[in-house]
Amino acid sequence: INTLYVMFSQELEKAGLLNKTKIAEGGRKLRKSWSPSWVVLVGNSLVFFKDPKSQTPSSWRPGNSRPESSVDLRGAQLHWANDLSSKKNVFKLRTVTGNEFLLQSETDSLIKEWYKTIQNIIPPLVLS
Ligand code: I3S
Repeated sequence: INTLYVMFSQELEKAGLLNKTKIAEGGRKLRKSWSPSWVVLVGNSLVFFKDPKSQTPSSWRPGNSRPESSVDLRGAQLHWANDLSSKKNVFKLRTVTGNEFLLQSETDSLIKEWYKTIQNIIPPLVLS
């Protein structure tokens, strides 16, 4: 419900196919498992969808599929991380809760665009 609310109420900034693996959960290291994922940047969140075959950019609509997971970008850190993989064009996203993701694309221009867009959108963490 939160995710759907976010998707209907916030502006869609960017969407596309990237390779993704989660490498840490709450600061605890996880075993890498790369898979293609539709990544949607909307409001303060990065939302991941499975099954790229049924998720082409033109058919993607907020209501017609369930997100696999989503990441709250508030206070998140973004770094190029080519040292963490043998793949090229890899960056690491770390959330304030200690979840870490690697995102990758074979296309240089595409990954640079994603990096720039996420970097510019990460809102400062406001402690209440
Ligand atoms: O950092 P690692 O451990 O070398 O990452 C590789 C492994 O996770 C490997 O899986 P298995 O060890 O479970 O077979 C993946 O298939 C590789 O893709 C990982 O390395 P890259 O360099 O692709 O991130």
